[in-house]
Amino acid sequence: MSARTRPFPTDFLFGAATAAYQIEGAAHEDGRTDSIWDAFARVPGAVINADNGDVACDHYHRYGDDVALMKRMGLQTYRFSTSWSRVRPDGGALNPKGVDFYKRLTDELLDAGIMPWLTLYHWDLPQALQEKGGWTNRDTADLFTEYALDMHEALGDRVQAWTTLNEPWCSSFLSYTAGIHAPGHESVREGVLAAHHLLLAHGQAVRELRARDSGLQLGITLNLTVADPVDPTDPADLDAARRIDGQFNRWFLDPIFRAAYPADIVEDIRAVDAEAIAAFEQAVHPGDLEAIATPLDALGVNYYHGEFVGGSAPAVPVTGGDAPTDRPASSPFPSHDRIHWHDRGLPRTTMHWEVQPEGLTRLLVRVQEDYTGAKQVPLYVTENGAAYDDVAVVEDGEVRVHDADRAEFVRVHLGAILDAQDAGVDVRGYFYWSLLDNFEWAWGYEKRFGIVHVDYDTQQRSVKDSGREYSRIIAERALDVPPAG
Ligand code: GBH
Repeated sequence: MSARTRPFPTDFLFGAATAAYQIEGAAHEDGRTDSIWDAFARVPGAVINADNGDVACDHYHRYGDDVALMKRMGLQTYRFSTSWSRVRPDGGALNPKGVDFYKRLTDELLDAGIMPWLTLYHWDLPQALQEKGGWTNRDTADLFTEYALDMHEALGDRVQAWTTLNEPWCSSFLSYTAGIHAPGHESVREGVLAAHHLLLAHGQAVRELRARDSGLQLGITLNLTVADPVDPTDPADLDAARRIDGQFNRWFLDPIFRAAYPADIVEDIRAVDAEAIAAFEQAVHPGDLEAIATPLDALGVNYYHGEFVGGSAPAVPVTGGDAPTDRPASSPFPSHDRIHWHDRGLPRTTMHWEVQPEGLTRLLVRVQEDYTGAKQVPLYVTENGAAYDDVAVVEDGEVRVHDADRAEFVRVHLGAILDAQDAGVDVRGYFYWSLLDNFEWAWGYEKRFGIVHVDYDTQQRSVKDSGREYSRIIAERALDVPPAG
């Protein structure tokens, strides 16, 4: 009797994801200039252990080997980002050497039969533009559009899947309001302005790219979550969950799919910072929302964990979040009064994020029901992954990481995607975050998310057990169903 398996649809894409600043290194090579992350990493206390991306995984020099590794692992697609300050140093004129790196990388991928999935912005704004206000300055949106068109000019003949932004919530509220990410500002006003200009940049770029080339797959990737109230009958708990959903999810989904900002959240923020909302309302020009709502071909969903919140403080405070413990930071949520995180007893990763695969199913169902379904926009899970305390051991001369926890994390989230498909959701791919251990932003190299282990002294790559398990699933295009009982 053969074990039961759950197959994936034949066109379902399996991949892995990375981002430029987190893996490339070569920070000062071939004309690249500083991004806001190079500058932020020099601020004392901003990044744990004073780590930075100067070398990272040295992928800039090792991309050939890395692509060969992806091929051996059986990946069908690879999601990477391009570095704006490599391609247009200081945000200005094109740097042919910088562009050439991405040409070589995509050619290598195509030769290996791996579909390139290109993200134009994964948080690394040229520092020269930050000095002019960064994303709080409307001009940045226009410069982003120029950069997008440059990239299309260079790579439009070989890259079909284009993503404008990765997680604009992080590039706005985590960066300009919480101060946890570059540029490290703590202002509600800057957060709402940045979010609007990021969305505008996205919409303008999609519009212009579409006008140039109707054959592209254009999309955006959002970090989305499910916010569950501790007690669904308690109005204060429900209100906390509403505000988390509104600030993480609806603040971005509503303008993109409905050409409007969520009125309840606008009023919540006005109540805590009227000046910020006044500036925001002035920043939203006639026509902006129409641009932001330009139709898309794909929505990328990054899902890591759920949110379990209430209106009253838990007896034991829950640790977690994106801030390394030794640096005080503001809340990324402008309206955070009486939002408290509770613990529902789920297992947690070393980021202290709860492992809640069932939340991914509900999230995908909800996003399709409320947003993408009517427009027939397919979903892709463009990131999902976990940091664990890996132990590298040498066995028979080979470096091994027996990360059973991460392998299980991958299996249960792939299962959650199959559950969403069973519920009728059009979800067409999965990218594990991340291919490689890498520079985990404010956490430096302390947190490892890879299915491939990186030895930062030797730059040696070793596929972890989770990577082997993922390869096996990709080869079988199915999940084993655990025996009942
Ligand atoms: C991704 O973001 C990034 O795209 C990637 O670059 C990064 O390496 C990877 O995750 C791993 O961190 O404010 O306490 O509610 C993940 C972003 C993480 C955003 C958790 C929301 C909520 C923490 N998300 N976060 S809290």
